[in-house]
Amino acid sequence: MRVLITGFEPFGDEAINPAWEAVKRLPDTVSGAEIVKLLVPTAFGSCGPALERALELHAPDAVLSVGQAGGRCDLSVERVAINVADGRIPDNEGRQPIDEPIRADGPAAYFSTLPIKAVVARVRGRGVPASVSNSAGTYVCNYLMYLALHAVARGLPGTRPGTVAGFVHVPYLPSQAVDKPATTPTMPLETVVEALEAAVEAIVDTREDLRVPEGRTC
Ligand code: PCA
Repeated sequence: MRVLITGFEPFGDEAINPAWEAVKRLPDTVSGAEIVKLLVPTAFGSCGPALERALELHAPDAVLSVGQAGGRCDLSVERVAINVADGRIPDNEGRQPIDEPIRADGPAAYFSTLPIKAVVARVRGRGVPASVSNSAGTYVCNYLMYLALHAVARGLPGTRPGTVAGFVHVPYLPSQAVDKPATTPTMPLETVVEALEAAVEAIVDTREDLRVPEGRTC
């Protein structure tokens, strides 16, 4: 099995992105699966082509994309990507779409095809807080998750019907919080790495997702 793991470049006012910092520290093999790592630009225009090139080159069995979600306090396993781009800030190429569809001919949303509940359970089993998130936002992370699932749905080169894809958001690293309010949640880098490793294990080992409640009222 081959797993493509993507991590974003820093964006906004940040000098680092914990997603890429953690992805690049992952081992090259997890649970017997080969890990391929890809740094992705935080830009609406170029993240999709970067992903599609990697799909074609590596033909992975699973795609796990990772992004920073400043303000979140745990590993957020995204359930859904929606067909809208609405940038709070311009991306790294200066583009700031407002209420634009990602793909005009695409569905309103795609659900993650990763075993999201098994991932949450495995990460918690390592002593790291994790939860199912029902919104990946409307910025570049949601955009890339949507495009990965769209690529599989449309049978783009390097995909097959059984290719699974999804997204996890990670908190700020402690070093990113020194200039932020004292209540800003953070997670140490080695903990993020541990959580991602556990997530990959769950993706590799799980045939059928757990049927356990992870719903929310808000
Ligand atoms: N986080 C942003 C984009 C890149 C990243 O790491 C997001 O949540 O959309």
